[in-house]
Amino acid sequence: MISRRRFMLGTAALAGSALTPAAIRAAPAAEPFPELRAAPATAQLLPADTFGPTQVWAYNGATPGAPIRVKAGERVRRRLVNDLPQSTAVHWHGIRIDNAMDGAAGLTQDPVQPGARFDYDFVAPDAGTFWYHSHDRSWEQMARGLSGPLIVEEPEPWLGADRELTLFIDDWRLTGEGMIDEDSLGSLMDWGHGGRIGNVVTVNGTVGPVLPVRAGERIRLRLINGANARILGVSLEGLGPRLIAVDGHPVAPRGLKDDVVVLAPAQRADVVVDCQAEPGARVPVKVYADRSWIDAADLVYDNRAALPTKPSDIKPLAETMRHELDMDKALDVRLDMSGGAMGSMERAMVDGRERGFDELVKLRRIWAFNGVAGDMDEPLFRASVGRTVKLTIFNDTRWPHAMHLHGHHFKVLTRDGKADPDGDWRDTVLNAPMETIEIALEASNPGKWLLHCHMLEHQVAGMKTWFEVA
Ligand SMILES: [Cu+2]
Repeated sequence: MISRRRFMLGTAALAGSALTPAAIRAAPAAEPFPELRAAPATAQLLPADTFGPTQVWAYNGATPGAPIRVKAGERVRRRLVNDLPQSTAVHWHGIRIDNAMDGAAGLTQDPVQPGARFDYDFVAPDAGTFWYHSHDRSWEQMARGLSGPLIVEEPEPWLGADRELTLFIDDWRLTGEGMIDEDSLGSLMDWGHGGRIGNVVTVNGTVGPVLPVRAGERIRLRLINGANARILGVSLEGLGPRLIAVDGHPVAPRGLKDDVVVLAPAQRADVVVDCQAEPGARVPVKVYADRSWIDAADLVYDNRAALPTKPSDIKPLAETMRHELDMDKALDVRLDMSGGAMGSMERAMVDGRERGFDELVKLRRIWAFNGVAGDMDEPLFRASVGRTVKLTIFNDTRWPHAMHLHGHHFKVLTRDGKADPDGDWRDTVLNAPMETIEIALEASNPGKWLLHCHMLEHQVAGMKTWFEVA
């Protein structure tokens, strides 16, 4: 493996920074909920000895936003205040949430206009690693920094590690001046290919952070891929990683091929690692980016004597979400993906009318589900509460896609006709080019729910539909 520290993966043209300050509003009366203010801010993403702070959009001045922590079954209350120059909304990704609080602007709520506010108030029923992020123009707002961790703790503390550490991994496309590359926001080239891939990778909002550890420590890492479109490989070589949860959902502890966690955009993994180096050591955590491994963070061992060696077995997390799948009575739903660069899509429906490819390009709708490019008039399916739904998804494109269902978790049944060896429950799944996957869910949560690609440029360009549970 090549180990090299670099933070600029490429250079880009200088773009002017055109962040208009948001409207200043009169002070509100009572503030019943803690505020979550979305607003322009600055963040020292890059090493301070190279560039000054980057102008970003942030929650309460921070990107990623401060971790929100509750215990399973507790309520999350936040007053979103929009001090951005455009509308916004917050999605609480992976939470089996009350539909009205899901934050899917245009489907479950009206977008929150500049200067306006919205009170989010919901129960987080299941322990796990989740996150929150913008769900209005998310391809732009998340590229500018609007996301953060949402950690739901087990009701009874899990004692399988000495401590835990969240690594929120994101990528950014910055100019040669260290600013957000605004000129390429909305690039149709990105939309039709692999999405907006950044040239800088940050961990917890900074390039190459130092993470102090003690020799012998066992740590529960909560890994979150907050990138717009980048599929992350995270190498935990030398740390004996064992996977214990996927998308917040506990799994029987297991090792990882080549000690690498692969995370599609929006995915999370909880991994137990053992800090096995000597006091004083410095060990990189590497991320695979642009065909090479880069040092994304450094574990720096302090000089304290090593803690005693831990037992090799890992205590599993307690089961959280319960699901009943009745495959005999499952509703069969098929979803065929098409479009994108080098694809075979020749026409698709937009606004109830069939359009040829040239027109689709003009409309910036260049991906489709079942021949429909992002129209939201009709749901993909309707199901009653308790019904099992089997979704067969065929990726008839040249690009991988990260399918995400709102409000529900699902089980991966098969990939290209073969039983998925892990059969994990999850809320986001990576679907390889030309691959067919079968997933199953229990339609358990009433409401209208989005189903979309979490490569945000694909989502806006047509890879979006919804389903209704009644
Ligand atoms: Cu996609």
